[in-house]
Amino acid sequence: MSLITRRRMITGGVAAVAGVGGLAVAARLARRYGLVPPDDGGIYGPGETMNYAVQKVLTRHTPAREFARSMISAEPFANPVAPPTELYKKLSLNNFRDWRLSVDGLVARPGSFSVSDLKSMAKSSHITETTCEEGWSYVAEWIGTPLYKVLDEAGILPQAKYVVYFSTDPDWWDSIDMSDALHPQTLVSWGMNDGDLPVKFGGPLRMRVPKQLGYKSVKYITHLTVTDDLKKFGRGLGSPEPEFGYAWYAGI
Ligand SMILES: Nc1nc2c(c(=O)[nH]1)N[C@H]1C(S)=C(S)[C@@H](COP(=O)(O)O)O[C@H]1N2
Ligand SMILES: [Mo]
Repeated sequence: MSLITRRRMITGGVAAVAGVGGLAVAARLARRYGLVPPDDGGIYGPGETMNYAVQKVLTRHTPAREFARSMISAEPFANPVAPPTELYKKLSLNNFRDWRLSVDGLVARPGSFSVSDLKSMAKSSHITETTCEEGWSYVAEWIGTPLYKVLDEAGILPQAKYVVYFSTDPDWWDSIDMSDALHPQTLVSWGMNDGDLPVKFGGPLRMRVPKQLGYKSVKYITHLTVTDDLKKFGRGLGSPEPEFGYAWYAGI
């Protein structure tokens, strides 16, 4: 679907949700059904709230498009990343043996997983497209442990609303709501195209969120926290991206 048609559809959807009462009614409905992005009344404004709510109503249970193996890009483009931090260098010794993904926050059993723990826990894969907001994209097979399995292991508490994830690079962290966190295609990824996940694509562990733009798929993740409030993190916007004018919810 082209961007324009998609936008038209979203606007149409907003009108349908809003009905004669306009945006205020739609905003009330969105709030009642938990379809509000964090900070809906603040800088994101009603446009972003409606985009989020309508996309969630229409696509919450749908998968990201999957491709045939023959469509895998011969030369996937890796976005340049910042030079590895000291922490990354330390954790990369001995083939990432000491790399851990810790899980805490609103969970019954906080803990941490090594890359091999994750590999032995569960394996899932999909051939999907990674799309950068700057305009390029590529298709690859992503292999990993579904995030919902990791969350199951930790036991998410009923108040949980978001999962926030952090990497070895303090500038790169992000968050998703529980419907994306529990979505079967959302992976803690450790493999790509039948091999280990290359460093430039985020190895050894990368969050892979195929239902949103590339920037939500943070490379080099080391820590997840489950929360009911994004205001506690960074500048309170759920991600550094909104500070640069990008949406917190980047559904595609
Ligand atoms: N740690 C980290 N994660 C990151 C980035 C980064 O620079 N550092 N770039 C993001 C952006 S903007 C995009 S579009 C995708 C690019 O993924 P690719 O390198 O697999 O193409 O990774 C995202 N994850
Ligand atoms: Mo990007």
